[in-house]
Amino acid sequence: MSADDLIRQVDNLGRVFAAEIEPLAGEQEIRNAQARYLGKKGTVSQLMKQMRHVPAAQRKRVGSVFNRVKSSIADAVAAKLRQLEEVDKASDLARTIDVTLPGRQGAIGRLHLVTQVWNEVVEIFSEIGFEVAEGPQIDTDFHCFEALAMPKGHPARDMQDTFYITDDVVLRPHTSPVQIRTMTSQTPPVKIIAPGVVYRRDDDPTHSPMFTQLEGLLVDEVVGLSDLKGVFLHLIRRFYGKSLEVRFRPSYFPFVEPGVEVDMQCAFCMSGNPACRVCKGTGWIEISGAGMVDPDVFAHVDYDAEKFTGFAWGMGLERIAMLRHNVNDIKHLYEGDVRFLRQF
Ligand code: FA5
Repeated sequence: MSADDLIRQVDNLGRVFAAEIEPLAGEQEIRNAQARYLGKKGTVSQLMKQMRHVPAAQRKRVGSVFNRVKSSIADAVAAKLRQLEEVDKASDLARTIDVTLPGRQGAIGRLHLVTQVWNEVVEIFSEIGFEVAEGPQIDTDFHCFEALAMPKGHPARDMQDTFYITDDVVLRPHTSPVQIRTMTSQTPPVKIIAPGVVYRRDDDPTHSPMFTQLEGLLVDEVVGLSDLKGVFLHLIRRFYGKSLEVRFRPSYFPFVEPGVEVDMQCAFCMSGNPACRVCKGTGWIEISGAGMVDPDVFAHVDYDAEKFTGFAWGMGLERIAMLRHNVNDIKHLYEGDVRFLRQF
């Protein structure tokens, strides 16, 4: 092939390329076209192989035409891409944005039902002067049992199926050890609540291996069960939004004497309707264990039982949450299913 033929062909390639990219409207298509011409196996490179047939004296002239055509292709690509960019920018500017449209809502978490109830109940008791006390979830046998009038081997220890870590260290099975920790660190009067997580070997629709209790303790010079009743009437009126009756049933806990179970009037049927699934027709629902602090407990914490009396109670927070929100299985509270949890 003569030098002039080659120059004609290369020039022609430049024109064909210009016509080819003219209608293209996508960056990728333009870059593909560029590669078809200027790539290693592209049309221009193929044509360059013909240079070896061109007489040496002519090569410089032909080479400069190749260079001109190559840079004209590169320039055409750059110009075309700039043009696309301008079109994009113009269409962005032309787009009208309704700035009054509401923004996209991100998913917002919320407090777990038990935490909500915990906070609410703490607030309700603080309205009548109770302060929050705390104790460790891993506690000693002394605080959980011994000082609560349950020496080693006492049959009442079976009332709570306890997880033992060693012979003297347990996962606390109730919040009552906080009574002992409070009384050993402060003198009367004492007026505390102790909400906290506790553990037992329990597992059924109303019992969970990990659950929360709220302990209460009031010690002063003249304290009686009637004061305890007033405290529960306040709690129930505020928590359930209704003035419901409270009654005490005799019961046994080694660290109180007398010991009682606190029942509240059924908030669902109010009257003991035989068809009521919540109170099973009795008209009453058990919400807490309670009683007057046993002098034996006072002896362990060096309180003068002649001078001071006190009452204590311990209630399950899941239980009162389940009663208020009609939840029939405690597992719903701990399975972490957001379809259930987001209802509260
Ligand atoms: C006690 O734990 C006593 N410490 C309460 C007490 C304190 C009595 C102070 C007197 C003076 P009891 O084992 O009954 O008592 O538990 C109290 C409440 O915890 C129960 O009424 C129940 O609502 C809740 N509860 C007990 N076991 C579980 C469990 N496994 N899952 C969920 N809630 C439970």
